[in-house]
Amino acid sequence: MAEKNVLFSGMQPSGKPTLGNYLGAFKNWGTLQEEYNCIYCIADLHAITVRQEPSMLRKYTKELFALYLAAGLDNTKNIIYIQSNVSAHSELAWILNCYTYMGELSRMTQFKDKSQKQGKNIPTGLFNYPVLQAADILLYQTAVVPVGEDQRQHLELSRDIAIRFNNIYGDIFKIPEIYIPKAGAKIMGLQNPTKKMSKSDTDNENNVIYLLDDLKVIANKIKRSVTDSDNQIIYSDEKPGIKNLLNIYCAITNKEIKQAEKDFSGFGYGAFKEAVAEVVIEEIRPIQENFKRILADKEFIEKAIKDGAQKAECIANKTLKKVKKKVGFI
Ligand code: ATP
Ligand code: LTN
Repeated sequence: MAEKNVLFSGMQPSGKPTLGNYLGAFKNWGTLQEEYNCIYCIADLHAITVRQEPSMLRKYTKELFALYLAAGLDNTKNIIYIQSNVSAHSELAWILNCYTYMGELSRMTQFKDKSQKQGKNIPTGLFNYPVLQAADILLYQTAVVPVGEDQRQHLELSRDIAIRFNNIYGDIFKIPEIYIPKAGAKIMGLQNPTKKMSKSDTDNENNVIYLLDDLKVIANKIKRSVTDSDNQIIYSDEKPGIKNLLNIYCAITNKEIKQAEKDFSGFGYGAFKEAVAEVVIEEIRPIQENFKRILADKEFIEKAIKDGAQKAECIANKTLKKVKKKVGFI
């Protein structure tokens, strides 16, 4: 039987995971796990590019591990691991830094956004962040990387770095393809639907649906979400609040937007919001139940973390060894 291609993706344990993370990222990872050899990383090295409280970082890392499993990712068929457990990431990131240009990194919109929030002292890690991401992907000879729309630019840079390296040293890295879901690729804030819903945005709790929020709180946040006043359920850039709720609804139900518009024609916003809340809650309820059960089993989690790291290391070290040889290290 032909060896399956590798799918790789990751998420930072930089806060409480959101509905945006789920719909833009790991909901889709689960649907692809039969087709690919999947490797899912918890990107804690990425998370420290902005200051983290150590005890919270540990908590979020463990919780994200449990949440991946709770959302249906299978660590017996695939690899789930914590990035800092595999030192090859840091080593390859350094090497790739030497093949990446300041100009390229300066153009990254995530860097521009995040550095603005840092005041005068911007950590260089924030600038180099996409190089570490390229290392993550390239270490595993990845064929496809499913991510939300906000990561497109980083993925394009990963491809450019890989092509540049291969042009100098031969076929070392597989060139990864980007996979962005049709629905759910960019879930916006509920209070500010012109800005992406983000787990590190802690200014206004009502703006963000956290996957581990109490289900009643989720219903209330959706009820109170900002919309316009013309009471028509139409998918339009002029109606960012309604557009966002339709995106959420369709990403969960797999319905086409056109169909949802038809189904809700004649509904008022109140009834529409209730329908959205209902599908969100029914999607999240089983994940929360699984999450509680998995997190309570400390021994299981600890063993799963160790196993994941061992399996990931074994693959990553093979690529790293080739790279070191090619660049001339003894
Ligand atoms: P941070 O706020 O710390 O930057 P984040 O919430 O943006 O975190 P990441 O850990 O950077 O999340 O991203 C994990 C995955 O979730 C990525 O694939 C990213 O594209 C996706 N993602 C994040 N936010 C959204 C969103 N609002 N809509 C769709 N996908 C998203
Ligand atoms: N930067 C990503 C998280 C991430 C990632 C990766 C995604 C780190 N390494 C490798 C895909 C592939 C983000 O979503 N902010």
